[in-house]
Amino acid sequence: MIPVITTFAWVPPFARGFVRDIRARWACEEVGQPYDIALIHDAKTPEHRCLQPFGQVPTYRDEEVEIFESGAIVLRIAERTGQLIPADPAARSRAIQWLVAALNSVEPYVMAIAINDMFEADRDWSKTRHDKVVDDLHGRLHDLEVALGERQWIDGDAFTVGDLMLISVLGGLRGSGQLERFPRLAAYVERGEARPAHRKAMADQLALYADQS
Ligand SMILES: N[C@@H](CCC(=O)N[C@@H](CS)C(=O)NCC(=O)O)C(=O)O
Repeated sequence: MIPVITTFAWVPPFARGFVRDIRARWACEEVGQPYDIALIHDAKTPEHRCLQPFGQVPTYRDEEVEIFESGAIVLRIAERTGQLIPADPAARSRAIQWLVAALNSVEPYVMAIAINDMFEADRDWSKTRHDKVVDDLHGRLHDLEVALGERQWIDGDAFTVGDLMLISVLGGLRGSGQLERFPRLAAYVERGEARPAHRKAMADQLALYADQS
């Protein structure tokens, strides 16, 4: 069957291009896997919570599995097709390690600045907390930039699920001005987002919301 990815039927303008179904779309485009999109109007319904207990998107279904969490979904797409994930066991583990690091060791810092400066900007602690949140983010980005070194992709010459997830997470800083301080990381994100599969996935997500206010 053609896999089905769920995403929101509508999101506010600031969220367009950032909804995490982009990760599943991008992985599908990379491996040449056609997919369908199922639109969710309300993710907090009991029906949707059966698929995603936290009432979020994306979810993913194919002939064998029905799962949530963008990391698990990208991994499933890679493993189902044998692409984006090396066959060599050690390289495979390293690719998974970077996918998990993106979600567990980098994304919290990216989200912290979005929460502080955008979602919770009207709280009285937001302004005083800003510098600390930015310092923490910079520390993490510095370490990641050192780990990337001069390599094209995070583990060498092959683009893997680890790169897809790191670049997608770092893409969350788009428009914040934070990534520009880390030129090798910024170039890494630019390289990843220039891939035809990413361009297609992003264009398709943006097209979904193009006619909406
Ligand atoms: N860890 C989850 C996070 C999913 C997530 O935060 N989804 C957002 C859209 S990008 C969402 O559904 N937000 C609505 C909400 O949390 O109520 C994943 O990576 O799939």
